[in-house]
Amino acid sequence: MPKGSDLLVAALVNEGVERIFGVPGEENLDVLESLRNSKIELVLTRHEQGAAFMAATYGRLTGKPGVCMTTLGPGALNLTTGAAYALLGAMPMIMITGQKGIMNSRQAGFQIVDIVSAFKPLTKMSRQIVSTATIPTLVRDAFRIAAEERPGPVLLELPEDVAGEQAEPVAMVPQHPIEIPVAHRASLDRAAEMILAAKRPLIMLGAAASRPRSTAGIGGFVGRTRIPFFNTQMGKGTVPGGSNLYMGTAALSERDYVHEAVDRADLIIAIGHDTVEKPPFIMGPKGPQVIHVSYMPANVEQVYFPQCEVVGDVGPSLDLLADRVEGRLHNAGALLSLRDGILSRIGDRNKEDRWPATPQRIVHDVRQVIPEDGIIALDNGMYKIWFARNYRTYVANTVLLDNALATMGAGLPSAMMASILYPERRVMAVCGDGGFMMNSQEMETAVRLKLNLVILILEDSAYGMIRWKQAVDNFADFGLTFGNPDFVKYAESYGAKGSRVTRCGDLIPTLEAAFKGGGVHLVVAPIDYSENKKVLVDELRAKVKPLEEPPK
Ligand SMILES: Cc1ncc(C[n+]2csc(CCOP(=O)(O)OP(=O)(O)O)c2C)c(N)n1
Ligand SMILES: [Mg+2]
Repeated sequence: MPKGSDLLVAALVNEGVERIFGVPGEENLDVLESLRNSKIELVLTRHEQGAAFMAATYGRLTGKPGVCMTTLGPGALNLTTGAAYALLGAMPMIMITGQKGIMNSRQAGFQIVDIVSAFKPLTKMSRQIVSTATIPTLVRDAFRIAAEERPGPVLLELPEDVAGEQAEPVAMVPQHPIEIPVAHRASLDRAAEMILAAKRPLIMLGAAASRPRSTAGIGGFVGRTRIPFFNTQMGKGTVPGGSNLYMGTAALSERDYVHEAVDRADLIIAIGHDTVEKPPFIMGPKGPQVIHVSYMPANVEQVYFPQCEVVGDVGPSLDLLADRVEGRLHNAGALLSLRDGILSRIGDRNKEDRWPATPQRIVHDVRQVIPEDGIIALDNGMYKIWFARNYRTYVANTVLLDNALATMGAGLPSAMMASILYPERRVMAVCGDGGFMMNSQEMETAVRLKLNLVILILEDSAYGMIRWKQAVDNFADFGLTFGNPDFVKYAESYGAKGSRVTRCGDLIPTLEAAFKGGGVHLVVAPIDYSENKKVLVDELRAKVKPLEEPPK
């Protein structure tokens, strides 16, 4: 007779689960034993947060829920940041947590936290499994809910007595394909009319444009309409192959060079925009009209209130929209004349030989060693703005960054997940010295899994992004600097390799050698953040003036 844990694992196999990330506790021992007898791989991590970031990134990259597992109380609570990361970032994920037995109470209140309630605001669904008979249906439901639009995390709590209980065999619920409906004809007609009437149209690609299912249709739409596009930070790369219609990435909300085009547009076709992202532009009473094209209706926000919505499966809906306007657009390229000016100023001084290297130079050099399909996974810090703004992309999901929860500590685990999924591609984590240290213990996991991974640490001995904001807001320089371990020795102590860059021209050869050498290789490079205020504040304020009135 199967146990509850056997049914759980059989239900996970039924969902096609290949691995589970986590840190088990004694309440998971039945599940662990059932996993031992299954074909699912257990990937042990050194902190539950690492497990959750990896599982969420699996969901982000495949569209199928990633699975992580922890014990009750303290272990489960360590999943909270990962849950929020998946919830805000719309990444499908299943969290399985243990709990004391519910049929008796031999340990009184020891380690018991109401995890199901604690995770309610952090998940799409949070449920306790109370009987073995319901395991197949609950697991099927959990996977459906996690994966359907808008994707996100689900928590299932399995008490240890339900896990260990002998159960009647229960049939699994088979999966079946489900198609997402295509947008309504009336909304397509309305959107087409607005696009045909526009004098200066612009496309914006947002976070949901990066869903694995989205990108084919997007490339087709951009190619058929020839309307220039920009993207949000999480919408990078969603026009396959890049394009001479790319106008830039909105890493700031206003007054960056790309906003010269945004401010002049009279219509923005926002594809897949999710307002969890820091606003890529600010809508006002006089600004452009906005058509929202996405899987879900728009959230109305102070800064985003589209006048038209095309809601449905993005790729097929865009095909239908392109059918209505293709060959009839006379103003499609109206804003294209701004492109060279925007892109050349963004790339300004990116070959400068200063030491420590400037962010522009670092972004430029990283791009040289990463092939088009190579993946960089960014942690959160000042350099994220520079990478978002300056790093050109040609393939969707080749810049994994979090512009939703924007948590520190996810860079390394998300890079590890990318490296597991795409062993043939170059994968690099880019971290600040602050964010890296928040989950640096996962280097042991990466070494144990024999991953090929380069970790670039940009060292300023500070929480640089906050220090920048402090300076911009005219506060005194206080409370944001720290010391670092010797990162090279630190890497070596994990059995990884380590290198320090000591001259500007050495970054490219050091990274190149790190990739060629294989294994886990940490490269630390000092960064000169004096450019932050100079370029992102002073220069932009002087050079990019918002328009008083939008052009007629
Ligand atoms: C978990 C978490 N804590 C705090 C913050 C706020 N925060 C955002 S960026 C940042 C500094 C990042 O420092 P570092 O990783 O060294 O990158 P740098 O900006 O110095 O390049 C902080 C503290 C955050 N986003 N996430
Ligand atoms: Mg730093």
